Amino acid sequence: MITTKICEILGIKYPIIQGGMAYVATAELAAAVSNAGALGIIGTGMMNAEEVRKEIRRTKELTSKPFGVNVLLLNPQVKEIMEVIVEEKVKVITTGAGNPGVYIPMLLSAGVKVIPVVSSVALARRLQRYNISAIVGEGEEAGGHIGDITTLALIPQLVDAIKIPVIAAGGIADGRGLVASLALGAEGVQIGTRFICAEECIAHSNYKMAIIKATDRDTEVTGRSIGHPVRCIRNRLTREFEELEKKGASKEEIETLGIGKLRDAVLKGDIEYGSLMAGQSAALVKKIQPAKEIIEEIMEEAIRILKKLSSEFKL
Ligand code: TUI
Repeated sequence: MITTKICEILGIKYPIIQGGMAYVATAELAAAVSNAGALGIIGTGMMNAEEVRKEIRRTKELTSKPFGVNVLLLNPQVKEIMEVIVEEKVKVITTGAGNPGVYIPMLLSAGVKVIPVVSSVALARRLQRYNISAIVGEGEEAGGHIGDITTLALIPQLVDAIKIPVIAAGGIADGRGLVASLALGAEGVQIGTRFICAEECIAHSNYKMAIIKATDRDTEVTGRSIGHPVRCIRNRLTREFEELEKKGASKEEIETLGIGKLRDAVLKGDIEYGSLMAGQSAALVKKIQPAKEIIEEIMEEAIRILKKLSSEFKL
């Protein structure tokens, strides 16, 4: 059994948390992940506060295990969403694409655990001043909105810089990624892309198949020129982004191209012109499986590797 501080803090069996992916991580996925012994997370993306409340209530109907909510700090209703989270007595939140500092005191005093997702040591240091439970360090291998440091370099730097538990994210899809993360000093992993291919995930089957078909170099980062790097599977949309950026288009023009495209990919299955956010680990995802099978496979593989390593070397 691989039990870490994260398991104790969150009341979960396995040191795995699911990425809070907008449109993708609905009540169905979050509940399936939580029921399997990891931490399921609702991705609230651009939902309004009442939609968030509905999704939380739906999740409560599907699981009695702990689950979390991811808050996208780019959402104009962040404040109202935080209030709903307190009212609905959500146990834990993760945050993305910004600094959650101003909301932390109010969440902590209401008993909500806070786990910010960061892509740099500087922000982790700043957030450590609050009484947060852990931090997710997300490397640039991840899908969606990313930073610019690799997971392999970022995690040990975070572990050295802060005293609270670090959860590794970006490029992790199997037991090898979990063991590697533990070796880097992390107390657990956050996995996104592989869970898009969970049976319980509502993402369109075209999106799931695009991930399954992807090979090592099939994702691409667009939006670096406007300070909003986003990793997606390459298609007509990423090529159009690339052209706009090359010819020095304005920030507005580039941002406008992205509007509604994630929704088109996830819900309509538009793999040609939708935003197929996925990490570099897409190439490691081989099939659609129940969330429970994904989690158990990862844990079994991790234990096999740890046993093999400890028997192989004279230490
Ligand atoms: O949040 C994510 N990944 C996401 S959010 C998202 S929704 C979206 N994004 C763009 C277009 C349309 C929809 C898709 N993927 N990951 C967590 C994460 N947060 N990674 C990096 C960061 C981050 C980056 C900068 C956190 C803080 C930060 O700096 C904030 C500051 O003020 O210092």
